[in-house]
Amino acid sequence: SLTGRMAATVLAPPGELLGVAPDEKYNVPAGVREKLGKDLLLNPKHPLGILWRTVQDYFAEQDPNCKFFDTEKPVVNTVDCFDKLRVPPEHPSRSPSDTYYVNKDYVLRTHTSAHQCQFLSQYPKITSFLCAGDVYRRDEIDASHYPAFHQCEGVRLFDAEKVSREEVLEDLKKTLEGLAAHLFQLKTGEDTMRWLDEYFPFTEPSLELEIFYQDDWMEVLGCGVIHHDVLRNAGLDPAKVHGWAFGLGLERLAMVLFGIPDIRLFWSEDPRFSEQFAPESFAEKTRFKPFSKYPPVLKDISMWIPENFADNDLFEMIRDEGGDQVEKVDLMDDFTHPKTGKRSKMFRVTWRDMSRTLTNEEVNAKHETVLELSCGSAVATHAK
Ligand code: FA5
Ligand code: MG
Repeated sequence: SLTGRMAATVLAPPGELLGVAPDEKYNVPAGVREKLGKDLLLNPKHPLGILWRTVQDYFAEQDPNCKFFDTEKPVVNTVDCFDKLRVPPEHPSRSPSDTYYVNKDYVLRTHTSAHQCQFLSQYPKITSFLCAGDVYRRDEIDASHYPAFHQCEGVRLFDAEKVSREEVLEDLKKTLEGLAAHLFQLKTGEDTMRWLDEYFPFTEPSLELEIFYQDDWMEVLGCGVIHHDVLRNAGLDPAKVHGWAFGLGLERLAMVLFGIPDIRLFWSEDPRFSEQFAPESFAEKTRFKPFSKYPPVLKDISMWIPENFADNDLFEMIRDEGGDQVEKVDLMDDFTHPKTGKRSKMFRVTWRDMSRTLTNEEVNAKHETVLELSCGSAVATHAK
């Protein structure tokens, strides 16, 4: 099958990953594995490090008891990442088509929520904390999605006898609106920021916040009032304490803050990127100056969809072959044959290098490899 073949060709031979031994469930491609340990958040000159510092300063000012964590390892067990958060065993977010597994019990954390119960039970006196780190997901490809990105988790607890759930929710919204105002001078009710209802198994009610950026609404965070079962899983008594939690995407906020147009830039080692930022960049309102734009090369892929095929399988194959030269993959056509029921899809891959013009010949070579890897189920067509 497409997936089986991929596993054989794309994946590096596994060695231990941060002390955890792989088994046959291992599905971390080399391109993702090499992101482990880059510690972008701990670099005070990197836009993500600058943003993380700024978020910490804001919370320290609001809440002197707030504790900060940013050195937890990204390999976590499925109990912390999913079970303690009420994510059911069959939930799609824990399937290997969405999540990187090291072995059947350990994953690359898919969100920083994996540390919620851990910190609450490890520090019984704690009332609020932020925890930031690198997280990993098999996901779609465009300017605001990347398989490795960074989240910041926030948790605050309240005395359940003194503060109602409604007041907890109000405090949550006020805190996050305050953060947005501090970072961007944005206010709700204007055309730049809006709240939407969401669902997470670990919060009730749940909300998400979107910011208008580059002509579109971009989701920047999810949040809500912590579910009773999650508090119990952390060793707390829901009759005595309750609280809120949020998880925000640091790249998305940094893109808005510094005017960074594409998520791939955060991993760039090109000095034309890194030398634009310094610890003072937040105070000085630094805006990213794009280096000259190089033209894209477009390639289309048409394929009959094999059984058990997930779009993410193809995306990862493309990302693995093309690395950061792949800017986006758009679904152009989705067709089901009326008689045979066979389904075909057409994807358009936009190739663009950040620092030079790609030639049609070099892109063709990579495109051919993707077509080969997909085991003959895909054929090239020409982008118009
Ligand atoms: C979560 O990950 C929840 N754990 C958030 C949460 C925490 C909810 C605590 C309630 C309580 P979600 O999957 O929506 O939610 O991701 C949160 C944010 O991460 C998104 O809003 C977005 O900003 C960012 N994000 C998600 N996927 C990607 C990606 N592939 N690339 C870059 N950023 C991403
Ligand atoms: Mg979301």
